[in-house]
Amino acid sequence: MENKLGVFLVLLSVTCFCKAVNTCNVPDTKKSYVTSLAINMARSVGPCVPPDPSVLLALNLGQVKDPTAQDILIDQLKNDAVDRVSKNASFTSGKVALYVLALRSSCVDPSNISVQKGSINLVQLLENKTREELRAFGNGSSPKASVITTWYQVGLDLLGLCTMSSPYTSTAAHIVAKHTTPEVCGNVDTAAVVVMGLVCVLGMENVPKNTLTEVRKTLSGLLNYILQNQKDGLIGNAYSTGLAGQALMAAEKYFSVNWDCSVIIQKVLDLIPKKTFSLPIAAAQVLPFLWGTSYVSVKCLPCPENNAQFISVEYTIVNNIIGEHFLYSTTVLVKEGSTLLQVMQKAAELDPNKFSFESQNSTWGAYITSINHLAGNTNDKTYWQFLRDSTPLEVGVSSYIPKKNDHITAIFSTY
Ligand code: B12
Repeated sequence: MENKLGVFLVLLSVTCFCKAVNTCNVPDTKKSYVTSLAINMARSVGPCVPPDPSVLLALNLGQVKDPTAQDILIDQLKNDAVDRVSKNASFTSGKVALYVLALRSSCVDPSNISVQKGSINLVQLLENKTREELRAFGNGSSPKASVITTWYQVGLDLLGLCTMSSPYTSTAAHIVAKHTTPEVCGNVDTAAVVVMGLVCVLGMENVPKNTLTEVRKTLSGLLNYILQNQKDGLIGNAYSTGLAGQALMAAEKYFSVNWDCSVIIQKVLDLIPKKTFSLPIAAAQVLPFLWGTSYVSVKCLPCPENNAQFISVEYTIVNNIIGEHFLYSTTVLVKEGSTLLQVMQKAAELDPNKFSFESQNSTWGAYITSINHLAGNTNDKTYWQFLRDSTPLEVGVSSYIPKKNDHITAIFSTY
């Protein structure tokens, strides 16, 4: 679209979508404004305060770390998500998407949320909820506005799916790109969130060509709309400017966007001492922009393998029944969340002469047929029994997840 503002959008060739593009920065003299905004936001976190995923997201994207606040939020979000699902309480698609983004930004796998009360797969939940949101658009049928919550939430859904590389992303992106005009978005905040979802899709592999074409076309229109809403150093109003700035920064990796970022940063900085962003949610939406990043970057946040906690498990095998009796013990280190089967594999790897074993797959998982070349036998009614301390396990070795310092014994037994 040729327009009066001289907005010039050109698709740039991009090899790495995570690489930041140099835009503008907060001047050194004003960096303390941003830091104090972040510190105040983090202070809003507490064990008795309902958790806000946007706050965790901002803390993880930013340069101000608050490990205590981050840990509290992770714990609260995980418990709250499991609670909402188990109690069938309200959990809109956009909210699920924000939980997914926030937990992923903390390197917590949203597809495997496990707390004492239960476990859930938030990515699958997001896929289902987004399908439900977009159901009316399925077979080329005409959209019914009342079916979706808001396009803002659908934008978050797309961003969440794309961040987790969900296989449903391309389909969702195609529908979103086809239907989100600036008029449909209706405000800068919504256009900005949809832009971030679509920009994320441009960085994905295996997106069909026709979807990418549609995505680029829609992005062009939405970016122009956002740029046209610049006034007095803001984009939309004070509360949409952070999201709009994030969206433009993210889009700059693919498009040449003609905007004066430093004027906008300056205006936002001027508003900080006026307490414009004193609500944690307002700070959380504007901070990533001030830090020169966006929600699209969550996908690129590194989660080093060695971040995973290792636990030690003691594993003993005993035969006091047949042939040469034996008792061997070993202690192995495995990643937290590993199954007992993985503990046994590790033990066998380290000392194959003693801890080798064989198993058969069954509908209940792996059934251990022999350990240290000693096999259970139906005629003798012998089998390998598994105990934690002296208590028999209630599940098989491929289901049991040992805890830190567990002592597991496999004892050759009769039944
Ligand atoms: C969609 C939306 C709405 C929809 C919500 C409908 C719906 N069923 O979802 C409607 C049009 C009803 C709405 C109304 C208002 N909104 Co509104 N809204 C948004 C928007 C674009 C997205 C919110 C969202 O979906 N978040 C994602 C979901 C997953 O998170 P959520 O926590 O569940 O979101 C809920 C709340 O945000 C709530 N909500 C929406 N707006 C507001 C405003 C206030 C003051 C409160 C307390 C709650 C609230 O509705 C959401 C859905 O349940 C935001 C933009 C933004 N930057 O956040 C503005 C935004 C939050 N709204 C804003 C405002 C000002 C209002 C109104 C006060 C406008 C008015 N003059 O009447 C009214 C609320 C009046 C009231 N009854 O109390 C401002 C808040 C600024 C501020 N500092 O307080 C924002 C930031 C827009 C902006 N850039 O100015 N809004």
